[in-house]
Amino acid sequence: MGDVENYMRRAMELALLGQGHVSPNPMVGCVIVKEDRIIGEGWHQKHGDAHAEVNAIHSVADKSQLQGADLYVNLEPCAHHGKTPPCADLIAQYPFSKVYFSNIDPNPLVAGKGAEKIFAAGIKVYQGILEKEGQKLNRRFFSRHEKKRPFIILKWAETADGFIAHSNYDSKWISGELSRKLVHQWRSQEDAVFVGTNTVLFDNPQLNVRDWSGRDPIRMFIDKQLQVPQGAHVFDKSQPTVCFNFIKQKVENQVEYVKLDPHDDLSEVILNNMQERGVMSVLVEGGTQLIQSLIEKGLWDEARVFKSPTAFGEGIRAPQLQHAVLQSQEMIEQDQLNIFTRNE
Ligand code: AOF
Ligand code: ZN
Repeated sequence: MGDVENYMRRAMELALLGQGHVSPNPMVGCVIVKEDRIIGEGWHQKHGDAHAEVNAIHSVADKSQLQGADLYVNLEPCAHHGKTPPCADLIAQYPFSKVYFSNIDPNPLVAGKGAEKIFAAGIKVYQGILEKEGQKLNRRFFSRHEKKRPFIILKWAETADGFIAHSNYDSKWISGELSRKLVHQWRSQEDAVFVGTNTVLFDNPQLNVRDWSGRDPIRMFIDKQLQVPQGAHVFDKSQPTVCFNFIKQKVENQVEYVKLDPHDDLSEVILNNMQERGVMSVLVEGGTQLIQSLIEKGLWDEARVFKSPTAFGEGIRAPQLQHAVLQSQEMIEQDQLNIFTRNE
């Protein structure tokens, strides 16, 4: 079993190379093994492009090598015609001996049908290899299909004494330089960043990827009464921007204004809006009010909290997590990074 897991681990490593480029598709990697040697590899590189299995099969120049080979892929091969033809049909055309996969594809067009097609072609199929790791890898994709909402990551930096900002909302320089770089890397990995009104008003954030290389996320913010001045960074037209408000519904100066009804459950409507536009994950960067209201509703999946060595003595209290399970703790220079998940 050790080898099977190692090959699956390699498939997942390849899958991760697609991070930031494949949403709303899952990250998928594939390895082809013959006589205990990897003879082909591939991954899903970009939304709309070839799937992992296709790239792996095409990486084997001499197709006669596929006779009796085994294929490892972290997601059940697809059975449907989407932007690309079904991977299960392609696999079934070749004389593979076994196919190992990690997770059933929750996409109703696939779920179980891919495995069936391959089995019907006389290839042995094993599922559930490193299932938990596969679920974690594609937690954003599984949230979209199972919870029907984006995967929600809360992020904030708090002082040693539990404050997120001074009383005048000044929150500059709580975490160190490397922590801020890391946040830019995170932005490049998620589809959207989302903040509340006060954060835009007081921090004037750019919400882009400057200190890392990668693509900018969609930036989204709430500004019920349209108080944010036009000179704010969020209006600089440098990246897709959505403003949730109570006043207007239109696209103006490259900002999409989405009008909400004050009687609606705002978080529900906003998350639905994200789901509809294919936003599979969102990094919520503040402030306390927005983050706390999501916590109260159980609308979060992961929280990344920096604890800096500085103390403010007084100020605006950091959010308080509920039902949180600490997953990891590491030092980023002077800051302690704690990652929590929500215990459902
Ligand atoms: C696979 N291998 O590498 C990926 C799969 O529009 P399409 O054709 O790209 O299909 C997208 C769906 O295919 C996606 O929702 C998911 O169910 C599956 N993704 N399947 O066999 C892959 N990326
Ligand atoms: Zn496919």
